[in-house]
Amino acid sequence: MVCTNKTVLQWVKDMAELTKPDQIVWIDGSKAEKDRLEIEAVSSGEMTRLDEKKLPGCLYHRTALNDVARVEHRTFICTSKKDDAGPTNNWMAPAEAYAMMRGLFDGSMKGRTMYVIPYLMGPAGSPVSKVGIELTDSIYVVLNMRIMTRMGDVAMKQLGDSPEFVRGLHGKAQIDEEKRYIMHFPEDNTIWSVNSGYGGNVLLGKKCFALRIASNLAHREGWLAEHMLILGIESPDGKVQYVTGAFPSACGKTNLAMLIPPAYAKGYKVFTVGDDIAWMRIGEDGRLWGVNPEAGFFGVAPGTSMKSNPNALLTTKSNTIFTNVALTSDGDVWWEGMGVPAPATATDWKGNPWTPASTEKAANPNSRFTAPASQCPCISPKWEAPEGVPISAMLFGGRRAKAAPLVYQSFDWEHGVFVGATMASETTAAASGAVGVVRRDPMAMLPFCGYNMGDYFAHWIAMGKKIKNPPKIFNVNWFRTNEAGKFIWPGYGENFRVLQWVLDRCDGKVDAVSTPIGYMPKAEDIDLTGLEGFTKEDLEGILSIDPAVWADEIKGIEEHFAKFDRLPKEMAAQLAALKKRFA
Ligand code: O2Y
Ligand code: MN
Repeated sequence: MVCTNKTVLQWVKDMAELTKPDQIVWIDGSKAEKDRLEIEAVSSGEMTRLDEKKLPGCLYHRTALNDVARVEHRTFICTSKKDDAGPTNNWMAPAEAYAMMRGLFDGSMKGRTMYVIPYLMGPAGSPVSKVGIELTDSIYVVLNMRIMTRMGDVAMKQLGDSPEFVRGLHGKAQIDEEKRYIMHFPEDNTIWSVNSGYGGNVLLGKKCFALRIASNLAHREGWLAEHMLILGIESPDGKVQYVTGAFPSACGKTNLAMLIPPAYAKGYKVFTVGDDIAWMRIGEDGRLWGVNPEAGFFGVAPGTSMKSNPNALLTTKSNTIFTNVALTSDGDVWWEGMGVPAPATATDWKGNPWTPASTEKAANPNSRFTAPASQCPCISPKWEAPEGVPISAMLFGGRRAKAAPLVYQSFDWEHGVFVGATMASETTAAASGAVGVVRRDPMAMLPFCGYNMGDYFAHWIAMGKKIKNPPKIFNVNWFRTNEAGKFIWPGYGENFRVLQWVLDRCDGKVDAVSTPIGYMPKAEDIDLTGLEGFTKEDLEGILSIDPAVWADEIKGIEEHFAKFDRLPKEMAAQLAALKKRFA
């Protein structure tokens, strides 16, 4: 398709004048184009083709050693007023940021190709979908965006002559970590990212657009852009209900999105709509309807096995890009926690020879697979429905050794916003040196909210007033530990038992105990059928709340709230009410 959109043509011309590529290639999203790009990426050594029998259509890529994760300390929200970015975001004035970035981009694509990637966030033809265009000098980005978004002519067609698209500029430059910046300009719907070639820093449709820019759009336009999975649960009578979940990283979000119900739950099925991001609007029926704006999964490889998440592993068996995992001599991939024996020899994520005796990890702990959602064995038949799916319940959660019980329900929407605004997770050994440090991450959006978080809480409260039939809000915690520090709840597929209680609450089928923190299940209302080695007493233990622990929790929430400059009065009132209930 030849681009006739004057705004797009002018902007591409301006960006090319700045970055000075040798050539410009317009991406159409066709199979022939994919084949061409793959041949080019393989012949330049940027990517490696994996064994066609074992992993048909799959490619392998290693990033620079200094470029293996998102860089929050180099991610900025550039608004005219600093307060609009808020105290939890890095801020730079737009004029200063553009000037600095122009300096870094100037001539950075000399000798390289600029690819123009039109893409859609959201299902094709959906009124809630939005168009972005990413300009990049990385074939790896093009091939990843092809999986993660609906890319090419489909997006240009939806854009038509409109000037309304999110303008993304990405350049690898020198992959210099001292000059790496991920800049968001919400007032211009613009994202500029430089000096990285990795994941969330460069696949601009994902965190940059679908969360940071989209959260601004959602605030202005009256909807919600959230860091949430969406799953559907079909009961034996064929009724399907949808649940979202927001969890900080390392809490098993992708695993929950692809959960397999335990054997006792005959006739139940769980479907994945999305594993990371949900865009939600109020439907004509007064309910909240959600779509997954993405088309693929950018999942963490280590720990993904046929035991922990068979659906994720099966999704990656073809047409997948593997980044920073280990490569075997026969063109296969391997990572720690894959559940199969380590290869006798391999090449590690740094490109060095590796054997099981090596002291270094074979795969980077943040190594990834980029896999098409359509290949997921449990993908929901509704995952591309233009209107989305109606949401019955929302889960918030984190890793809490002692504080949070297995599950509780908020008293109402506003209390649910408080539960989300105060959610926390304790650090694990894998995440940092310090174990058990409580990190508060409101709605798992701290790194992804593109505006002042106090205004974000106020937006949630305002949305609650507009939704006639709002989803019920719950907090879950799969990670309570015993005296020996061992997890008590078995987790994984067994979490279905909690989801069943959640849906029973939504359907008014089961009553609950009112406690100072919310409504909690009676132990007999969580089905333990077939759960070997886990007793009703164990369940009662993880459904208990300790007032001494909650006294500390309240102090923690006070400190947390003190960090916000625009905390809505409703949140302070919720905290006061919590204290009173404990008193
Ligand atoms: O490290 C990165 O660039 C990826 S981070 C990521 C990827 C997929 C889904 N969620 C996340 C996240 O950090 O929340
Ligand atoms: Mn995420």
